[in-house]
Amino acid sequence: MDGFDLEAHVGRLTDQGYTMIEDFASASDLTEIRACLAPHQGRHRGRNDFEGLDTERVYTLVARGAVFERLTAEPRLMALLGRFLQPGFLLTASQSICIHPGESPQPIHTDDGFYRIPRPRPAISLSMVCAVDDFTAENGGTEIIPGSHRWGDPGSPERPEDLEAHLQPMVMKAGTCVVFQGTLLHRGGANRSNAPRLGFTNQYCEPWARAQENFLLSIPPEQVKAMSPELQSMLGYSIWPPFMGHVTAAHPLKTLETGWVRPIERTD
Ligand SMILES: O=C(O)CCC(=O)C(=O)O
Repeated sequence: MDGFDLEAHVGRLTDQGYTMIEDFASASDLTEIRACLAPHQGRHRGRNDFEGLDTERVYTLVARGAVFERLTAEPRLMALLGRFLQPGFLLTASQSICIHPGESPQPIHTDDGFYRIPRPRPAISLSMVCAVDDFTAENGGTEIIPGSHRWGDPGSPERPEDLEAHLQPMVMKAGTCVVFQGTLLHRGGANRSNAPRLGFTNQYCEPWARAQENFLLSIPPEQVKAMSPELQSMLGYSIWPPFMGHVTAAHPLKTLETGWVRPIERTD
C-alpha cells in the first residue's frame, strides 16, 4: 500500500461521500478484464430505465475471472472499506456496466436505498465503480452529488429541488475507481459520445445486511472452494456473530468440505 494515503481517502469519503483511487487497476488488469468480458458482450441489454435499455450488464462478475477476484479483495480498497463497515463485510453486488452511445442518464439514486431506514444515517453499503474505458463527462461517466450522503429523506429541507444541477461527472482515466458511500446520490450518465463506456462496479455491505446478489446460489461451490478465505467470507461463507448465517447450526464453510451432505438429507 506504498504511497496510499488511507487517512486522506477516509477524510474525503467522510466529508464529500466519495474518493478516487488512481491506478486501482493496472494496464494488464484492464486487458484481462476485457478478455474475460468479451464472450459476454453483445448478448443482453438492460430491461428497464435503471439497468439502461442501451446498457449491458454482466452480473456475478466476481466469479468470471481471476482479475475480478483480485480486484474485489484489493488491499487498498479493503483497508478503506474496513474504516466504514464492520469486520466481515459482504460483497452485495458485482457487475460490469457497458453504456452504449445514445443511452439516456440513469435515474438519480443511492445504492443502499432499499435498506428502508430513515436518513440521515450511516451508509449500510459502499460502492466502487472502476473505469475500464476512460470516463468522461460525455461518454456516460458516473455522476455524483458531493455531500448528498449527509442529506435526509426526500422532502428534507437540505435536499435541493433540482438534483441535476448538483451532479458532478467523475472524469477518470481507465484503471481509476471512485469509491462512494451507499447513501450518496449518483447515476450513470448519458452517453453522448460515439463509443461505448465500459466500467465495473462492486458494492459491499454490512455483514448483518441482506446482499443484493445471492452468491451462495449463483457461484458453484467447487469454484468458491478455490477462492481466497477473504473472498469466501465476502460471498457469504461466514458468520456474523454469534450465529447469523449458520447452516443447520454449522459454519457455512463446512458446506465446502469434500463429502458434505445437507443435514436434512443425512440418514445417520
Ligand atoms: O455505471 C455507472 O457509472 C453507475 C451505475 C449505477 O450507479 C448503478 O447501476 O447503480
